[in-house]
Amino acid sequence: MSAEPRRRVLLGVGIPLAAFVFLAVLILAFSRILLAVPESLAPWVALLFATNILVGCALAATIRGTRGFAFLIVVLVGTILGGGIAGAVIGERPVHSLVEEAAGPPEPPPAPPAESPPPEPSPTEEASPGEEEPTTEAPGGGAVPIVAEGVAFDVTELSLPAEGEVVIAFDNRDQGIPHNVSLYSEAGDPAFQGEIITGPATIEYRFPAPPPGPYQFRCDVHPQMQGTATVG
Ligand SMILES: [Cu+2]
Repeated sequence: MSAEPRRRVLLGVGIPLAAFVFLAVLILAFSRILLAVPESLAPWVALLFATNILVGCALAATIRGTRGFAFLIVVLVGTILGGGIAGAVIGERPVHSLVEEAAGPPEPPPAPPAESPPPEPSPTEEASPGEEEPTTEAPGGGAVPIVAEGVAFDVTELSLPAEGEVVIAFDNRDQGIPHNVSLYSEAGDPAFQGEIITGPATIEYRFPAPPPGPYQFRCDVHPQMQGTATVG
């Protein structure tokens, strides 16, 4: 007679354990349903299921035999489990926490910076052959300005005085790049070679006016930076 005590032990442990798991699954499933439905609807869904359980249990108590009871349990449990799985698939609606609500509405996004970004400098138009080239002329015998920026001179033509002293105000705006301004005759002989300066830097070149005529000016570091200079 060892089978009977073992059966009693199994039932004594098994029934509460099964009931616990069963209820845990039902509660979990039901919580999925309540979290999936809209917030305003959740209390009504809960009330509906509570009524279901009450009516189901009342019917189970009145129906004779275990078949009706089993049927009701299957329908009830099936509904909750099915709804729970569906709710888990749909996912939770956003849940507002009481802490957030107590803290008040979220802060407005930071105002855009008062300073508007500086307007982009208009791209320097590339001088194409045939077009009129800008000419820099010494204003009233003063310094002739020339700027190097983006490994290019701002002018392609220079007009230099034929008498006295030539003054070229050179502005190298290229950060870390060395440039200079030199003057060559048509034969390629140097009439003047300016000191090479690394930008950003400025220098004033002063030299006696060379004989009148056409010259070429260029940067000795970057021979492609060149143009024509007219003395006279
Ligand atoms: Cu250069």
